[in-house]
Amino acid sequence: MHMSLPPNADLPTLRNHLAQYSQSHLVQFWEQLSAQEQDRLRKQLAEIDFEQLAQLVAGKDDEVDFAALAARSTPPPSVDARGEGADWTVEQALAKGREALSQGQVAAVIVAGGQGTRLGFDKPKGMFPIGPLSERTLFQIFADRLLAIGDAFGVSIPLYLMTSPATHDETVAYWEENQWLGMSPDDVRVFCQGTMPAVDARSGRVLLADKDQIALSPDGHGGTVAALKKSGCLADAQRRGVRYLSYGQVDNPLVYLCDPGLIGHHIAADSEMTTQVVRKRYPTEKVGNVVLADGKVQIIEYSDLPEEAAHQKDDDGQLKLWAGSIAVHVCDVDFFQRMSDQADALPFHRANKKVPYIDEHGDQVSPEQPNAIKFERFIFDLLPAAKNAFVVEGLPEDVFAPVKNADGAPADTPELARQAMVEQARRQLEEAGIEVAEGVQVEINPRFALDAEALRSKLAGTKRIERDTYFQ
Ligand code: UD2
Repeated sequence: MHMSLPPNADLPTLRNHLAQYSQSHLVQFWEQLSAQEQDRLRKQLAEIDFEQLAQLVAGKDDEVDFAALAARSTPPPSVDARGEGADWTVEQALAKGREALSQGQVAAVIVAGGQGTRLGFDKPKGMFPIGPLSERTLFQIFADRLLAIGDAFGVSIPLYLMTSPATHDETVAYWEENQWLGMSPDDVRVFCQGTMPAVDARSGRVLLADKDQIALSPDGHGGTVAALKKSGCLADAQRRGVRYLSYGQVDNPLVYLCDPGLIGHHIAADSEMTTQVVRKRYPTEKVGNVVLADGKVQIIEYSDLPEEAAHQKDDDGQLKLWAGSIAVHVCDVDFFQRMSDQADALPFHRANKKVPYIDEHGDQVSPEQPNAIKFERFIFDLLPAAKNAFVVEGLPEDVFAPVKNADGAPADTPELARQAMVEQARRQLEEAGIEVAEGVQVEINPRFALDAEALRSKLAGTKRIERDTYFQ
């Protein structure tokens, strides 16, 4: 059982508690701290479940044999990009999705707690300007989409936006300073995820970032479930009559948040959690592998999938583990509620990372090699617990252009994401019967037109676009 420290514990109580877990060094500098600093450290200590941490360090959670799991995996129940594989048609799914939207049963969740280190951008990633012509930020792109969908269905769509301690204040300030990006402040709730301490990889001792500061990092996007509950967002969704949460990562401007098709498949499948995938372009692509194993839909993360298993082929010579997770899900609010009541619903994954710390002399150390273990929960680990978990294939050019790496890297860069946005806009215009001259850049704000049909009526009379144009 979790014996936590009281938030106002005195030094003997702290010492006593920490000694039980061989973590006494955490109060080693106590006498050198001001009352305010002591208070900060005390609060951080009270948040840590040292019993759970001791078990994680001992590796008791970590018993999955991924090679064996991959060997007994088969493709998951799914509907493919042509609409095949389900007992219902795409039109039937769309009708269900549209009905749910027009009844105000859908809200959006965006996770934006990551620190974006690979991108080399020192603000929250959602503030990254990605619009190819408009330079709209990722946050603005999502706000525009939600406003457009809300308008189309005559409702306002609530947004639950998850941050972490590293991104929270700047994110809130950005939304406030920019008038909530056109959304109603009542419809945007920014909530902060929890943290986990980093431990020294050899000794299992919790690292100090400073004399009054534990080395804490976000608890993974699996922390969404607990944080939605703790922040009151789940209750807010229930109060509003929301039944389905459309979930996406802030780093992918092509996420079709609140996609009626995806929501409709989710409802038609009577699923508690539905996940969108793309057909992997190559066996070791850095996306989670969605599989069916032991009667359950689950995801084997790319970093856990043994190389040999990644290359397995089916009888037609196609990749057996074809379904790559792009981290776009639809989840029932009731399912999140149920899972949030189970403290251990999600396992922890461990990652070896470089974490700066202070040593026993109080000196700062910036390690050159991974020195620490971080613990994270992944939201997709909810899939095995979901009733009728289901998979929907999307085409990568329509749904997946993540912004992970700085320009110049071979994949997942801002430049490639902008290109994908322009190409998607071009396809939409062409579908609406409008030609776009070679080499011309186009960008469409969904508030201008949500789909080809709306484009056709908005741009009636336009046959050809000759110069770079942002339709806003
Ligand atoms: C993630 C998925 C991978 C694939 C890929 C698609 C995991 C573990 N893997 O890989 O399977 O779907 O995305 O792009 O998710 N975040 C938080 N809080 C956290 C950690 C992450 O909000 O504590 C957010 C972060 O802001 C970002 C997203 O989650 O929007 C993904 O995080 P990542 O970049 O660490 O995941 P990645 O690219 O390794």
